[in-house]
Amino acid sequence: MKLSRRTTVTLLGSTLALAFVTPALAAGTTINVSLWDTGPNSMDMMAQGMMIGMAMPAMDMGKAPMGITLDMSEVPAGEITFAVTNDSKDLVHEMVLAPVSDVNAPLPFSEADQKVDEDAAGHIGEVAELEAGAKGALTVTLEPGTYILYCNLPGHYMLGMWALLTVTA
Ligand SMILES: [Cu+2]
Repeated sequence: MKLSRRTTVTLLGSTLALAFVTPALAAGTTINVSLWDTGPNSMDMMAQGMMIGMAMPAMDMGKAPMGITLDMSEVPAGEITFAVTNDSKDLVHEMVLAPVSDVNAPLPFSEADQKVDEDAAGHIGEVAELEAGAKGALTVTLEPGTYILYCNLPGHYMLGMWALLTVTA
């Protein structure tokens, strides 16, 4: 598993180098994605019932103890690479990509698992379970629309670990 991750990162590096040397052939956009949390106690808010997933009532993202930050929130349609870094010092995180048909509708969520129902939400791809400090990448081709990136480790999504991405025509 570690070997394949390293391979992915190496391939990404090669692609970037090629794009730099021959800009006319450059295709696609790379988004840098940071997975973060506020430290080893960042799960404590779960016991207090924090539920700040997308479109949840009384959503206050300013209080989120963990999250996903993108360096671009709007990109042109086509090939898009998510270069993901788990910036946590303590926790495993991941990035799951799904389409959003309505930003006012909550994602399908299992209270029992404290996880988004990935099949019901529509699963495009993911960078699964990165250890603290680890990196990974996902390259996909996206049509115009709205997408959500979220972490589906138990509890993390409802603690604010999600971000929206707009893909333009
Ligand atoms: Cu997470």
